[in-house]
Amino acid sequence: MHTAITTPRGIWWVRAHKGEKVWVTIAFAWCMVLFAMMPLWHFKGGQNPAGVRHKVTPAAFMARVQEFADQYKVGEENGVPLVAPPPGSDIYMIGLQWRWYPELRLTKGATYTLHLSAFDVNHGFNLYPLNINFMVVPGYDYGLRIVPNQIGDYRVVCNEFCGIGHHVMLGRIVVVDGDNRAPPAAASPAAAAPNTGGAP
Ligand SMILES: [Cu+2]
Repeated sequence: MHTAITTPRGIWWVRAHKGEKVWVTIAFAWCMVLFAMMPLWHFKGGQNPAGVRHKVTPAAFMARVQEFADQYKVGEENGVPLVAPPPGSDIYMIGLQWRWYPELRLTKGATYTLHLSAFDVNHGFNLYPLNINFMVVPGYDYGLRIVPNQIGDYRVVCNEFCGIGHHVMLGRIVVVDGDNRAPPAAASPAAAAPNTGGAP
């Protein structure tokens, strides 16, 4: 019969086989490598945001965003200002439940410092359809050096679940060639002409 105090029958006291020792040693050595990589990645890994980071209260950041939006506003869409900041400047966008604010119109090839933050909860900045991602956390101002290199009309999607309105949280960044403060060119007559191509 087996109890906890009598020695079970078996060969568990036999010394480990050489192969087992080798594998345990390899596994232990690999654990040590991964353990060392954790702090190394923290300091050297490419996942750390480039550019400046500093703490800011959400209210102070929001005030700065509003000041920026008022200063360079060139239009408005559904109550959200469209802002065209000068090339080389510091530009701002904040994620809040549930919108990205404000909309930006930038010049292709110009350098900007894009300050991103969140007002209430974590949000995920995702530039669609380019798939550029950056998580924004309330209380931190991330100044990202950016150079828009393709013209286009992009959407900013939130890819961090942030509540009941998460799926409608959309922003907009437009990249134009040349002066971003100039009004968008009117559609050319050719483009505006009705399609007479003979389609049924
Ligand atoms: Cu969200």
